[in-house]
Amino acid sequence: MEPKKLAGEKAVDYIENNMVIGLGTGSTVYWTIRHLALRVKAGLHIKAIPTSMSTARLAEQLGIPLASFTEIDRLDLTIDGADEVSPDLNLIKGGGGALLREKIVAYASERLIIVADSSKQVASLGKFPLPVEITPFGWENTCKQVMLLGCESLTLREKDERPFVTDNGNYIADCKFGRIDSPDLLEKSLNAIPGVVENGLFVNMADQVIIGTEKGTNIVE
Ligand code: ABF
Repeated sequence: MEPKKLAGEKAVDYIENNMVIGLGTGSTVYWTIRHLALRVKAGLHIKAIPTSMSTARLAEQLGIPLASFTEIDRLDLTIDGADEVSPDLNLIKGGGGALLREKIVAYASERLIIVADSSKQVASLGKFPLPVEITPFGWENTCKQVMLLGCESLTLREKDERPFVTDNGNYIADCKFGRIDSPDLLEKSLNAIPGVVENGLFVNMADQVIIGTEKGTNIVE
């Protein structure tokens, strides 16, 4: 069986009737969304806030009722993917370019469950380049400021030979910091730079990680 599918589907076990659910973005949470849609068809009553336009489209196609922060203050549970998971459950996210909405939704949630395969588990964060969402205005200067924090190299993410633009109209800089020993400090230092909107370090946010394997799933808390 496909480890990502096992992890994604397992997360649906934690969804109860009348919950407000944050739906993440990516190829693992895709399976969560597919499985959740079957439960909704069978009568499960939930509302969902998507973390990207692509997730919104998928959820809508599958008949999952969507909500927004116009009517919702707090969510019961967000289920999302990750690019790296450290032993203390700190994360690097944003490989899919959805980190800002993912962090907003996760921050408004009582619980955050991460679904991943074992390739995402790392001894320490930093092998995966850290995505940083930055405004198009002054992006060149913002990147220089990010480099001063010890970034070894930085790439402005592109799509079809133009800067990749997030759902929020911003750019993404993929930043190689090497091993990140103090993700809490780096997260705060990055967000103190005026042109930085948000970054992909999710520190002390995940409550539980469901790791998919060839044989089943392992829960890390
Ligand atoms: C999303 O899930 C992104 O933050 C992350 O890049 C992506 C990666 O997960 P997957 O391997 O499941 O696509 O939350």
